[in-house]
Parts: sequence; structure tokens; C-alpha cells
Amino acid sequence: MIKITGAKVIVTCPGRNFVTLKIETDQGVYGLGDATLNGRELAVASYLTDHVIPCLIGRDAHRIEDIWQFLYRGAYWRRGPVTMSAIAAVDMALWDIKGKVAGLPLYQLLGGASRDGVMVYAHANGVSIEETLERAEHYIAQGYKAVRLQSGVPGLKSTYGVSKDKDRYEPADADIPSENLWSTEKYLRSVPALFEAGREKLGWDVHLLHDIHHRLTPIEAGRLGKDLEPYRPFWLEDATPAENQANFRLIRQHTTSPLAVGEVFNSIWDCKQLIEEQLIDYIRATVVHAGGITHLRRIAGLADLYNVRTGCHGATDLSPVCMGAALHFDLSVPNFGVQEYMHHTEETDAVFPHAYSYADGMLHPGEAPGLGVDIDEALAAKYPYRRAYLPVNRLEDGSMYNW
Ligand code: EZ4
Ligand code: CO
Repeated sequence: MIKITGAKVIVTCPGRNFVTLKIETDQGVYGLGDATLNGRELAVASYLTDHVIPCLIGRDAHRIEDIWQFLYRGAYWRRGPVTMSAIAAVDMALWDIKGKVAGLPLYQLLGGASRDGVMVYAHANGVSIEETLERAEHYIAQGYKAVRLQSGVPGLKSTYGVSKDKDRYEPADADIPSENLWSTEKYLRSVPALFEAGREKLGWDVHLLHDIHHRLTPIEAGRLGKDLEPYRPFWLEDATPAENQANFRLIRQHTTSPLAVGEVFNSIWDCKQLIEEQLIDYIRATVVHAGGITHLRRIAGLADLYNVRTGCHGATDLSPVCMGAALHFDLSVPNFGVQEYMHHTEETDAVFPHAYSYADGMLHPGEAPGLGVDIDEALAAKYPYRRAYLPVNRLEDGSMYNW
């Protein structure tokens, strides 16, 4: 038995907000978990501080599954991003503790490495196609084997994934949500040209990805998938919102372009029909937003039965603690596909020293015991929380739309 003696939530903003749970034990070993929910950070912080931490004190930190079930079944109110991010933070911290006690990196406790490294994809963004492809070449020169292409849409002032800062894209940019404009017609005309130019300039030895960010109806997504087939995209991400999982049947009927979805999912129930009917090829659920290592392994197990591979979300709002956890998961799980990787700012890396490292298109979680990610609390305290929202979208006639 290793007794939980204390736990606290650390909120810090080294360039963007992060919520981190730290669990302490009677043996001096502590564990960390990411609890960041972009634009809704303090809701998870309160859920943990006011409702979860009081129930953790005195429990055996080794009983990861039992504590997971206690927080899920025992809450009566199940699922949802706030609840599942809070449970995820506890789960990550407990796996971190178990790894440290064992003296082993987490991936060893998950069955060991199934591969040498974790293939990651970078974001190439630009206002024009030329700019996007220049960024893609920059990443390919650094060894990246997979690149996501996003480009400005002619006639629209702003586009998802594209910013003025070529190196970074941080969508949670305002203390009251900014309003963007969207036109499906303009967008649908622009993407095939991007991919045609992409294959011409970048060749065929690199995986090319694209994020639709929930902007299309199923039949529109079917048409875009068909238009992109000649350029063999690695995947089309979040083609349509997935509250209605059956929507993906219609897309599937019309295209063989591989489909990825799930960065906003928080439980296996969000994926069940998509996976069982083989309506997708990659599941993007994450350690932080889908209930931790314990629950994400269950999702991956279900996915493996149906030839669905993992493709964890890895934007900058997933903290280095989550990235560490994701890499141990990715390295060990048999049906790994790809991992998204947007590098954090130097300030963020300094607050969260970590053992994971990049080489030749791959990340590796490193050999430090547990997650291999720490937090410098004194430094974290120098960056107080700043309210920051994701944008909202309107159509050109003023109607609210999906961002
Ligand atoms: O909009 O992480 O694939 N990446 C994405 C991200 C998400 C943000 C939301 O918190 O879609 O840019
Ligand atoms: Co996305």
C-alpha cells in the first residue's frame, strides 16, 4: 500500500493555460496528471479540488483501476469532458506514481515497446498554398514523415489552422471569443488545389494529412474525400461533427480517403458505433480528454478488433504531461497509427521539464521512471491564469456555425 496523503491543482499560463494535478504519497513519491480543457480550464480545476481530491486522501495509490471505477461509476453523473478530464488527471498521476515506485518508464508497465519510436506529424500552415508548402518542406527537412497541410481560403479573412505566426498556431486567443467567418463553398474549392500542389512539390514519400475541423455535412465530406483520393491523403480529420455517429456511414459510402475523428470525444461510448461499423480508420481520443491511460487503452482495444488505429490529438493545449503519457501509450499499443505533435513554447518546456525527445520524424518517451515529465512549481507560479477562449464561427449570413 502506498497511501495518498495530499493532492493539489496547479494552474499556470506559460504562453497558454495548463491545469496540472499533483498527487502526493506517504512514501515521498508524487505523480502528475494533465487536466487542461481548453477554454474551460477552471471548471476542471474546481471539479478536482472541490469534488475529487477530498475522496482521494487515504486511498492506496496502487489501486488505479478501482479509483478509476470509483470516480466514474461512483459519481452517478457519468462522462462529459469536465468529468473525464478530471478522472484522466488522477489516472495519469497514479500511473506516474506506479512507474516511479517500480523504477520503470510507464511504457514498460503497459507491456513494453511495440515499436522503436512514435511517428509524429507536424503542422504546415500558410496564408497561401506556397507558404504552406514551404513550411511543409521545412519539416520534411527536419525528418518528419508526416505533415498536416492547412492553408488560407481565398475570400475568407481567417481560416482554422492558419495564423500570422508561421511557427505557432494558438487558437485560444481572446478573453471573449473572437468571431470568424466560414464559407463551405469557398473552402471546398480550395483544398484539392492545396493537395495537388502538395504532391507536385513534396512528392509521394511523405504522409499528407488535413483537418476539416467539423465544418462539413456528411455529403460534402464525401465529395471532398473523393476529390482528394488521387493525392492519397493519410487521413481527413473531423470531417463532420460526430455526436451522430451514423453520419459517417454517408461519408464512407462515397470515398476511400481514410477518416480520423475523436479529439473532442471523452468516452468509449462516443466511439462505439464508429469503430464497430468500421466507419473510421483512426481514433483521435486522447489521454487527457478520454479518461486517462486506463480508459484510452480500453478504446484502443476495441479499435484493434476493427482495424482502427490510434491517432492521438496533440495540439499545444495538451500539456507536456499529457504528451508524455500519450507517448508511453503510443509506444506500447499494438494498433498505433500516428501522433500529432505541435511543439510547445520554450516557457512551457521550462515549466514542464521532460524526458521525451524528437529524432528523425519520431518521438520517444525516454527512460525516466513513470511519465518522465515534471513541473517546476516556482516557475509555474510566475505565470498566472489568463482567461482565453477558442473562437466561434459564423456563416456569411450571420448564422452561428461549428468552429
Ligand atoms: O482546435 O486543440 O487537430 N488539432 C486541432 C486543434 C484544436 C484545439 C482545441 O483545443 O483541431 O487545433
Ligand atoms: Co483537429
